[in-house]
Parts: sequence; structure tokens; C-alpha cells
Amino acid sequence: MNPIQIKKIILHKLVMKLKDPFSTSFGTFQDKEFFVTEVVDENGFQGFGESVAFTSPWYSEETVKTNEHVICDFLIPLLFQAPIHHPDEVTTRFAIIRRNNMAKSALEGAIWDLFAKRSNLTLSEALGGRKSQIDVGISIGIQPSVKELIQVIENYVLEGYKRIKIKIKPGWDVDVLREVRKQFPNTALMADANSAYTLKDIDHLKRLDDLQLTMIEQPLAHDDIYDHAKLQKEITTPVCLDESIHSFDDVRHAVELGSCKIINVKIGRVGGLTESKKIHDYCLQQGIPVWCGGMLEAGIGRAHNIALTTLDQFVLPGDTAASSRYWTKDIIEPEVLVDNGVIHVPSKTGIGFDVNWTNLESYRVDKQIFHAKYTN
Ligand code: OSB
Ligand code: MG
Repeated sequence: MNPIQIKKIILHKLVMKLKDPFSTSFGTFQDKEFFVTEVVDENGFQGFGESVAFTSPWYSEETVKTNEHVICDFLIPLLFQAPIHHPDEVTTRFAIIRRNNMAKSALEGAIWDLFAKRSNLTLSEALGGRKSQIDVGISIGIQPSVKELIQVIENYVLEGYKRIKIKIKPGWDVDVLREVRKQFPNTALMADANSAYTLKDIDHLKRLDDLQLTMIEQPLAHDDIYDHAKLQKEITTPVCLDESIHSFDDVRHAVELGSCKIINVKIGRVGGLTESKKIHDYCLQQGIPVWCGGMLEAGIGRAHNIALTTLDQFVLPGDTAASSRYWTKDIIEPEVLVDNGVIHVPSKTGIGFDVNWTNLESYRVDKQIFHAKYTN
């Protein structure tokens, strides 16, 4: 295939209001500000990506503003240096820039979509995915009361979600989960602490062991891999790492140390689909289950998550819930539908969904266009 000659890159800045605020141990989200990246090639094919960093550096150090700075001032110029033969080259080309994985991923994802469309493949096929439908779970934010939490869970269980994830923090953990387990004895349940605990809490976290949780996600520090290994030795609930994982090597270190038994893959956090696939392939070989995390994405990011989840080792339901769980109207059509806990993988090429420009423009607050000038 001829190399991709990028003609222009368009950065659409959007602000979308969440239907309901989403609360975690580190803060509450009311709306989502992010970029849709659009990469246009010499034939007029368009590839789309989404940036996932939030406005505040609570979950990770990247923010909407750092994404913009790094994308505009460093990454786009690197893409304009030379044509691209395969999306894997983007990761190599971006390696000169340290970290800033969410900024990198926003562009890399658009190039994967573009590459798949040029190749007349779905993004799932281009990545090597084989599932035609994926199982999904849902992540539930911290609620005002246990009663309300149980009501919310009840609704999602009735909708068919395959696994319920409950956000926890000190003071909203063991007792809440025990009550939930009592009400839902046969539902797959897990807890996400978003780094709210330390090794001093080992005895407290041991109290989760008899609740048959599928896993506890990121109990300890966001930048730790070592202490999680100490914790995992002391508790029977499987530990899953989220915030601590930024690369294939982080996964390798965590697996070699025994820091976790499960990996949450977020495409943005690890710098793109190429790195996600590398992590997937290693976990498949090591027998480590993986699942696809979420960053409250709009439709384009959601479509990328669906495609990634079609890879074999995504054996646990992810956080890719229906568009309607987050947004009154999404930026893609059709929007992402969940049918009894399952998403049917679209069969159109690339991400498999069309951009709904009317909706996208209704959320757009800024647009920047960059024209390619190849330097060699
Ligand atoms: O830790 O997985 C997380 C939302 C924002 C920031 C971090 C996390 C989350 C979620 C929700 O759990 C995932 C989603 O529904 O997109
Ligand atoms: Mg998490």
C-alpha cells in the first residue's frame, strides 16, 4: 500500500455536559472537555481520534491544555516530517517526546482509523480482533447514599450489564460493598479505589476478601508498582492496575513482581492502540486477563475502545457503556447501543461509526487546522 500522505489535521475542541455528575475518590466530573482529532490524507480519507485527558490533573498529570500544547507544538510537526507506512510507525516517531501519552494517543488513534479505512478494513480487523460482539460492564460513581447506590445498580443489572464496578474511598468501601453483595449475591462486582489507600490499610482491605469481588482496581498510589505486590500477597481479591500502567514495560514489571493479576488497558493512558496491542499480546502469552477501561469518552473514543476489546485476551467486560449513559446526544451515528450487556461490533470500515457533524458542531468551542508541509 502507498504510504499515508497526510494533507491536513483538524483539531476540534468540544465541551459536552454529562447527563449526571460522576464522582470518584479524587473528585467529581460535571462535563467533558476534549479534542476530536481529524486526520485527512491525499485521497480525502478521514481518520478520527479523541483525546481523553480531563481539565484537571487528578487522574493523570495530563490535562486538556497540556494535550493541546503537545499536540500542536510537537506531535503534529513530527507527523508532517514524512509519510507514514503503518500506524505502528507513529509510536516510534513520537518516542522522542517523553510521556504525554494521551496527547500521542489522540493522533495515533486517528491514524489507525485512517489506515483501516484506506485498507478497507474495520478497525477491529486492522488490529487483529476476532469478536463480533463484546461484553460490557458499567462503572458507577460514588453515590449520596447506599440506598441510592443499590437503586442505580438495580437499574443497570436489569439493563443487562455484565459486571458492576463501584467506586470506593475510605468511608465508602467495605460496609457499602457488603450491603451491595447482600442485595446482588450473583452479580459480578468489582471496586475501583483510584489510589485512595496505602499499605497501612492492608487489614482493612483484607475485609473485602469474603465478598467475591472480581477484582479491586488501583487500591494504592497512582505511581506505584512495588507496594501493590506487597498488597497482592496479603489479600485474595485480585488486584487490577489502572493508573500505574503507562506502557508495555510497566505491565511487564507489574506481572514480573506479582503486583496484580489483571490489567486495565486504557488506550490513552498507554499512548495508543499500538502499545495497547503490545500489552494485550504479552498478557495473552502470560495468561493475564485484560479489559478495556473508560475515560468518560464521547462516541469516537468509545468506538476505539470497542475495536480494541475485540482482541482475544479482553476476556473481562470493560467500562465501555452505552452512549446514552453519559450523553443526551453523542457525536457519532448510530450512537453506541448496549443490548443486554453486549455491544455488536460495527461492520463499516475504520471505527465503524459516522461522525454526526450537527451534534459535533453543537458542542464545538474551537477549531484549528494544520496543513502539511513535508520537510522530506
Ligand atoms: O478509574 O476507571 C477509572 C472515570 C474517570 C476517570 C477514571 C476512571 C473512570 C471510570 C469511568 O471508572 C469509566 C467510564 O465509564 O468511562
Ligand atoms: Mg480506574
